[in-house]
Amino acid sequence: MARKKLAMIGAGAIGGTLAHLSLLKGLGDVVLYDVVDGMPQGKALDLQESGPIEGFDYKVTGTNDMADISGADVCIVTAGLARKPGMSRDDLLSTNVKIMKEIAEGIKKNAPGAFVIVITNPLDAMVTTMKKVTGFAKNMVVGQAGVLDSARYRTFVSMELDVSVASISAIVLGGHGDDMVPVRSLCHVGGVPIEKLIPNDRLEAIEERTRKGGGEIVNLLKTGSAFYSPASAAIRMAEAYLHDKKEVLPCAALLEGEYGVDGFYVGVPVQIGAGGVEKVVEVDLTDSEKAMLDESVSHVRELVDAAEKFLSA
Ligand code: TXD
Repeated sequence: MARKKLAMIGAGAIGGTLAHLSLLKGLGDVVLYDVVDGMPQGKALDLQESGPIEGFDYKVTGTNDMADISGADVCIVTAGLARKPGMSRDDLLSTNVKIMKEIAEGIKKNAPGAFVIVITNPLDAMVTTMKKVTGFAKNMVVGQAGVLDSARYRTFVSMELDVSVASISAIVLGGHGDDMVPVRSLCHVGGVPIEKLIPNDRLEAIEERTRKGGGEIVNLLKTGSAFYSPASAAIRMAEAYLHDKKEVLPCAALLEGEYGVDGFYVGVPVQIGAGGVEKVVEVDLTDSEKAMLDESVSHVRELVDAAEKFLSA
């Protein structure tokens, strides 16, 4: 069976980590693409030289030429600017829309069969731009946010209760902004509803920390944003696709009527397998969770409208 090929579009903090994780997990050959001369080549060579130590034989190459992503099975897109302290994800919009358009054209031309996972912020607008410019089928273009946001929720619950993260199930829905929706009614620890274990005021604090989880790391790092956990999240999605796992993961998917939303990318649970986003899973939400989701979706609409203007400018 032919080796799979993964193209990391953007070889910065997340891109480099994506490449490293792919190689360690044996997902396939890796191409690191970036506009900066020498940097993807340097990271690729460094990673290749870890092969004899880690015991992998996959090829890893760095490039400034989009033609080298040719035939990629998976493209994971992080190209663009990252946040600095004091910036919201939305502040990145005008610059990153232009970058996303250029990248989408390159993917369309060179890797028309790829499963495309977008990570660049503001995520909801960037994945929408990717879908529009490539014209790929909706099952093949997805955004990464919910796997990470849900992992943050689980992490904070685990810290609060001193219980294994493996015993905690949680999902975060909606847009990847500060109004994302940690779904309290679906958070369980070993099957026990979270509200039976943590008092309301502490739960509110955990949910707020989850919503602001990205900003907390930006403020600590000062020169960039989270990269280990976003990379882990996207690799989990890539693995579900490449190994046809049919895993249900919260991802930004194009909705066409589900959750009462039509024509927008919103974070919802989806099944990922060899068919890409094979289905959207509709979960029951409480009235207040539904109201929060509607609010989050209205912010996604505003962002997408603004992105549209930059795209056509
Ligand atoms: O969960 C999520 N979705 C996210 C998203 C979590 C954390 C960070 N998230 C966003 O990912 C972040 O706000 C950024 O928009 C992206 C990438 O974050 P990263 O930390 O990897 O940023 P870097 O290190 O600045 O890397 C971006 C790279 C950098 O090397 C640039 O030279 C390159 O993108 N870049 C380009 N590559 C190719 N083509 C073009 N046009 C281009 N422009 C910049």
